[in-house]
Amino acid sequence: MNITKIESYHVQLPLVAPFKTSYGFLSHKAMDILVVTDELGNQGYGELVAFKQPDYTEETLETARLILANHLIPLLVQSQITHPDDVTRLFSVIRGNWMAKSSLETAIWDLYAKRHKKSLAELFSSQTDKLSVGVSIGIQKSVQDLIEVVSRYVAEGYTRIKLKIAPNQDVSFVKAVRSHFPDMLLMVDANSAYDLDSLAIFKELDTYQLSMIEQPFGYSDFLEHAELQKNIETPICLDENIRSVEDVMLGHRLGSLGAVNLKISRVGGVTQAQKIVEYCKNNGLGLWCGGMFESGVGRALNLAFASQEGFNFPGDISASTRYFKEDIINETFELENGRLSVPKENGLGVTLNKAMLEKYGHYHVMYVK
Ligand code: OSB
Ligand code: MG
Repeated sequence: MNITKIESYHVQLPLVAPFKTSYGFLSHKAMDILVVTDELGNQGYGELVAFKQPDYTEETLETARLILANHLIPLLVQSQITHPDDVTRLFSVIRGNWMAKSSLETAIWDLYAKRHKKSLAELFSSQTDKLSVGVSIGIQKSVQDLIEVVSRYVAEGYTRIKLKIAPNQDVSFVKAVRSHFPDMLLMVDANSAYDLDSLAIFKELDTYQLSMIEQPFGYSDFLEHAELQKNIETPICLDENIRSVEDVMLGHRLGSLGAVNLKISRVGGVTQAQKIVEYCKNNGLGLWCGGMFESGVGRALNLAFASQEGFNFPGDISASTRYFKEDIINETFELENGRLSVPKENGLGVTLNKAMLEKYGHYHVMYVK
């Protein structure tokens, strides 16, 4: 394929409710939407999901834009690409910068699918057109507030609840939610807020039938997570630690994890993410699709990707209205009996809403042939 143009929109969408994690408060989600055009006029969309702050990972929107403009785009447009896997190989000379790589690689997947008149779901050997999904709930001011929020999502039909926790906002919250919802699939995500000194907290959390405990310790703490896993029954799920299939293998061999939160963007794109799916499938690991408060572009990709064999637990892929009042695509993702539909049209199966891009975004040309 021949790339003739790369454009981007720098978008910022207000969240319907501010989201608090151990990293801080988020009231808006910024993202860049890349539009890659080929010689036939097809357009592939990719979402750059990095945050403004380098807290969840090292990258920020600004560092990713620099890497795209100065390194990834020049590499891509000089090369002959026939399949999206070629992009991963091409980008392998650049270290890290997974989200920057993923934004462009996923746009090429969309473009490739459209050139071949196939949906991404088809390319990913999708097993279902409806996906059971979960919701990730930020830290609330009080136990009472949390119960109200959880009750609302349960009434909407979500089949799995994930609670964000942080020191002193953990056991009491989990205890209350578990006693209100004895049978709910429930898990927690600490976003690296603890260390091994908090072993007693995790031994207590271990008594609430949680499906898993996500990322209790630091983002390179494989050994510490393994030590914790020896002391608790609840599987540990790693998020921030996992940047590649090698990280999954390391965590698995060391006993640091029983499950993986897989975000395509955090591992450099679809081709890398696929290796993790295969590894988890072959080794009986828990696997589910994480979220980055994506716009509809990233959400469509996550739905298509997570509908393949190997994913065995509801992901953080919620309905459009859980995140934003208005989105930058024309379609909406609505919950029906706790499930979202996997897009069927060619490529990602969503179209950009130009009015919304104008309202919430700024247009940039990154490359013209
Ligand atoms: O740790 O999974 C996380 C959001 C932002 C950054 C990190 C995380 C999250 C979420 C929400 O948990 C995922 C979503 O619903 O998009
Ligand atoms: Mg997480």
